[in-house]
Amino acid sequence: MREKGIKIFVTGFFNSGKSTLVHTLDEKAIHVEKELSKAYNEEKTSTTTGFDLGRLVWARPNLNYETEGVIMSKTEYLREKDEYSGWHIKYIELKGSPGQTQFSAVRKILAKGSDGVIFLIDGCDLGNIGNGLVVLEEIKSVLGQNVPLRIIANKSDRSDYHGCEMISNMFGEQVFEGSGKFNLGIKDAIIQVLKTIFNGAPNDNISEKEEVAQDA
Ligand SMILES: Nc1nc2c(ncn2[C@@H]2O[C@H](COP(=O)(O)OP(=O)(O)OP(=O)(O)O)[C@@H](O)[C@H]2O)c(=O)[nH]1
Ligand SMILES: [Mg+2]
Repeated sequence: MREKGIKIFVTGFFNSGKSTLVHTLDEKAIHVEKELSKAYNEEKTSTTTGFDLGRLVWARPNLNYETEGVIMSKTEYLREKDEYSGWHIKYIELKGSPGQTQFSAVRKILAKGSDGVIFLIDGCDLGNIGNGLVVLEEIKSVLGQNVPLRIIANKSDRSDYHGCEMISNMFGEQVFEGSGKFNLGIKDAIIQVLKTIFNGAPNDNISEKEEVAQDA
């Protein structure tokens, strides 16, 4: 049986950390990528040519708007399902896009049908802010200006990180701090997007995508 789920799209320009983030949240994520002939910044050895695909679960003890709940990989949830008996469960498909300009058409196709977006900027690379803005407009042209969205200035763990205030000013949108590699600020960003999705559409069929975990 096909599982209904919420679709979160992870996008941003080249090297912003999309694949790393998806892999951090779901170590069993699928990645369609190719090896770079020469490492970029002496560190990055591959680039996404297709997509990243991770599967998560949002588990909440109740449906109060303030309740944050827990985000975990689907694998982890299935392993520890008994602990969440009676909780409200939402399945999440986390889909990462390619970042290079040449994959614009692929990004647009992958974006279609997404319920919300996590948008990454490399917080250590101000030179690519403009390229990030182009990708953001591209995605909004597919999903609408008001798509539930959280923008993360990524790589906050690095000493050359520029900080959210400067990046928010340059980007012209509110940007939040995070590190996909070290799982800082990421689950919170996803929860905020999920809350916007559900708060914005309390009566539509998204609520059908919810299920209550049964006792094992
Ligand atoms: N320090 C640090 N490095 C990161 C973080 N996220 C990603 N990186 C590094 O940044 C580089 C790019 O990461 P990727 O996950 O490949 O970036 P991407 O956005 O998927 O790149 P494309 O698919 O080529 O567009 C890699 O060398 C990662 O190890 C982070 O949060 N902190
Ligand atoms: Mg990638």
